[in-house]
Formats: sequence, C-alpha cells, structure tokens
Amino acid sequence: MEHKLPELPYAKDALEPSISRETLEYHYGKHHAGYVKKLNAALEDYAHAAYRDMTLEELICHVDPATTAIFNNAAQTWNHTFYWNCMTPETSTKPDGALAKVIDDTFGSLTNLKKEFVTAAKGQFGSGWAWLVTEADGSLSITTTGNADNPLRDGLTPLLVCDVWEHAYYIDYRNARGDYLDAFWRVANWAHANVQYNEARARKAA
Ligand code: MN3
Repeated sequence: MEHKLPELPYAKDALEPSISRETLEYHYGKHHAGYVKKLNAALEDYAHAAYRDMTLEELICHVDPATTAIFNNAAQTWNHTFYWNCMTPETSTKPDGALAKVIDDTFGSLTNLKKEFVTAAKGQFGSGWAWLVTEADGSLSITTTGNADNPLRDGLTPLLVCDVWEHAYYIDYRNARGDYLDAFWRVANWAHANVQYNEARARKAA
C-alpha cells in the first residue's frame, strides 16, 4: 500500500504565536512529507515484499532494524502524525477521568508532570522525541527516544509526544529548546491524550 501524508488537524497558523505558520510549512510540508515520500521509495526498492502491506505500527514494531531507511521513515511518519494531534488551538483541554487521577497519583500534580517532561526533553542529546506513555497496567512514565525511535517497540502506548529535533523549533526559538517546550505546553492537546489513555485501558480490558 502507498503511505499518505495525513491532513494537518488544524490550519497552519492555528498554533500561533506558540508555533508559527512558517514552522508548520517546513515541518509538516517539507519534513513530514519527505519522510512519507522516502518511506514509499524505500518500500518500493526493498526485496521484502511483505513489508509493503504492513501498517506503520507493524513496520515500527516488526521491521528488521537493518532496513534503516524503512524503519526510520516509517517511524518518523507515525511520530509526526501523532505529534500534530498532540497539539491544538483549543487552550482549555485538560486531563480528565482516569488519566487525571493517574497523573496525580504518579507525579503529584500536572505541574510536576510538565516539569519532569521538560527535564527529560531538555536532556535528550541531539535529535529525538519526549513521550508521556502508559504501560499495560495503566501506569504512566516519561521517556525519550533518539532519532526516529518509538516506544511502541517496547510495548508502551504513547499518550503525548513532543518533537525535540531542532527542525521543530529552530525557526521560532533558534537554539532555545526550553522556550519551545514552554510553547508546547501552551498548545498541548489533553483531549487527545485522554482518548489515547481510555483506548489503551479498553484494549487491556477486552
Ligand atoms: Mn520533526
């Protein structure tokens, strides 16, 4: 199957002033689009035809790590689609229900969660991603991955992700990753995280 670049879930200027239209024009229109294009090209070239019928999640979890062009571009395609959905122009979203409770139980407060997330994200050396994830038992943790890597490979379910590759923030914040992380929290989409958490719990119960 051919992988497609999904539509952005909002207009390119919808996250201003936190994330500019110019950043989304490059980050979505060039970087994300480029990963999708390179994934399709790598799948076309690769002799292992079974990979051509796999979903992005299947490629991320099952592809031979030696096929780096396929793994990197599949994971970057998935990671960026998830990242766009982790941001929203709706500034009033909040963790609710089961997620709100487990955040308080684990981190003490949402403020503490944000602080720990920022510390982890600042500490990710070089390119990568900072994640809020849930394990099969419903517990939460914060983790980072390098380059394209994704916690799905460790059996974890992502709830929220922030892209800490420089291309995510260099236009708006130059080298100031911390300022970008503050901006990320201003537009973080807790409604999306609530859905991811509730779906993960429902899958576990099924
Ligand atoms: Mn990126």
